[in-house]
Amino acid sequence: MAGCASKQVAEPGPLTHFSDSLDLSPVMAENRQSTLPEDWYRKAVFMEIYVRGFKDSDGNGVGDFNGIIEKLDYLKELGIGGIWLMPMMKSQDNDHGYAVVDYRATEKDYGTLEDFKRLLDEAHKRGIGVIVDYVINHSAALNPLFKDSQHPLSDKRDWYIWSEDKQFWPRWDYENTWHEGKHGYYYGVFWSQMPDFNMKNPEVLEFHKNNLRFWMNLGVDGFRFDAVGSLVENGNGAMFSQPENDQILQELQQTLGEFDNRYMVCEDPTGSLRVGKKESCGSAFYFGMHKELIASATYGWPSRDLIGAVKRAPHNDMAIMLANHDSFAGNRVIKQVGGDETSYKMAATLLLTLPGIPFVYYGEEIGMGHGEKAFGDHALRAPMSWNSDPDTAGFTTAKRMFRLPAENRATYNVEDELKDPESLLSFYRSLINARNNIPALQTGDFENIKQDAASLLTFLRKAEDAEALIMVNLGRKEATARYQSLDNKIWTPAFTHNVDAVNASNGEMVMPPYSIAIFTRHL
Ligand SMILES: [Ca+2]
Ligand SMILES: [Ca+2]
Repeated sequence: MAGCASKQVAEPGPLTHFSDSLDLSPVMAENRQSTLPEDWYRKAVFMEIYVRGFKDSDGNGVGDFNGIIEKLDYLKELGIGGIWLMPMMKSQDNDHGYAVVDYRATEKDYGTLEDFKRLLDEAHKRGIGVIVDYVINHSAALNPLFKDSQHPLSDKRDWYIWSEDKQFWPRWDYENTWHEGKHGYYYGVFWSQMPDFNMKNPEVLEFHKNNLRFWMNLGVDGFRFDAVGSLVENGNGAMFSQPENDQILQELQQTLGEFDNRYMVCEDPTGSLRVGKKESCGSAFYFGMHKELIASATYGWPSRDLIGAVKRAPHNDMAIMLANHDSFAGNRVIKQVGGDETSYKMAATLLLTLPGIPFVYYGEEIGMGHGEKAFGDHALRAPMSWNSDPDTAGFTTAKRMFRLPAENRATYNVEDELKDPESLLSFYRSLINARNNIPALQTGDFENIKQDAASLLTFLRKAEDAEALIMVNLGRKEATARYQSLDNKIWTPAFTHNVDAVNASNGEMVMPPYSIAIFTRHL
C-alpha cells in the first residue's frame, strides 16, 4: 500500500514448510529391554562427557563417538558405570550442542547414527549405561520448526511463544527475554538463537515424548534434562519454577517408564531439591552441595552446612558433583583447590562416599586444568589430556584442534598418571572400584557420627543387610575418631588411605592427617 501514512505491516508472504524435512512421526516404545543390571544408575558412578572434547578418532581435530568407543575400556577400568553425553544431536552452535536443529539426528561432527548405536552397544557390553542430554526448553532458531513458526499462520506458530507486541520480561541479569522475529516477537530465555518452546502446547510435549522414545528404542538408557526450571512461563515475573514444570516432568517419568531400567536426571540450579523429588523429576543435580564438598576439602573440616545439606536431600537418588561444564558451577577442581592434590583427594572422597549418585566431569579424574588461552565455559571444555604431547595432549592426530589443550597437560595426563600409584587418577580408580564393591556406599542411608575433633567427618551408610563406616580426617593434624563398635575384628577394612586399619580397636582409631578409612560389616 504505497503512500499509506499509517504504520507499515510486513506481509507475511507464503507459508514455509521447512519442517517437512524433519521426522515428526509418532514413536511407540518397541525396544523396551535393558541388558544393564536392575537399578544400575543408583549404583553407578557417572562420567559427564563433552563429546567434542573427549577423543578424536579420525584426525579432524574434533572429538567423536568412535573416540569414546576407543576409551570405553579406560572408563571401565576407572569403574565408571554410567556416561552422560552432553548434547549429541544436530545443533546450530557447532560447539556445546544446546541449540538443537534436529532432535532425531546426530551432530555431524560426532558421527553417524550407526556410530552412535555402536557406542551404545559397546558401552552396554561393558555394563555401562548411556544417558544423553535432552534440551527440552528451547530449540535452535535454525530448527526448521522455528523457521516455520515465523509465519503467523503456520501450524507451528503455537509451538513457540509469540507476541504481536514487544514485551519486556527481564530475566536474572535484567536482559530482556523477548526478541524480534520476522513477524512479531518471540520468547527465548537464554539467547535469541534459542527460542523457547511453548510447553503449554500438548503437541509440543508429544513431540518431545516421541523423540525420547526414538532414542530409547535405539538403546539410550535415559536422559539429562536441561534447564527444567524454565519450561513453562506464566507471564512477566513468573518465568521460572512454575508448578506446571513438575507436571511435565512427571509425564516424562511416565514416558521413560514405558521402557525398563531408564534414568532421568534434571538440571535446575535454583530448584534442585524440589525438582529432585519423586513428584517432579525424581532425580536432580544437587547444586549447592558441590560448594559444601569443595569447601570442606579446602578448609580441612566439614563445612558448617555439609551435614545439613546431606540431610535436606529428598533421597539418595540426587546427583552430586564437584564441578561440571558450566562456569557458574565453578572452575575446574584443580583450580578450586589451588593445585593442592591432597585437598583434591579429600573432595573426591566426599563425592564418592556421601549419599547421591556421583558425576565425575571428564578430566576431573586426572586433575585436568583449564584450556590454554580459553575463557569462561570454553576453559572448562578443553580437549582431554591423554598424554603429555605439547601440541595435542594425545587427543588427536590432527595439527589443528577445535580448541587448545589444557594448560597443565605436561603434568596432569592419563598416560603418566596411570604409571604413578600416588596420582589423582590412581586415587579415583581405587576409590571408585572400592565403592563399586560396597553396596551400602551406593544406596545406604546416611547417619552422621559426631566427633570431638573438628577435622573429622565420620558417618555410616546403612543398607538392608550391610553397612559401611566412613572415617575421614580432612585436616592437617592427627585426630582420634571414636565409635562404640569400632574394632577391626567387627568391621572389615574395605579402603584406606594414609592410615593402617589395624589402628582401629576398642572403639577408637587414630587418624593421621588427610587419612581415609572405610569399613564394612554384614548385619
Ligand atoms: Ca573427529
Ligand atoms: Ca520455557
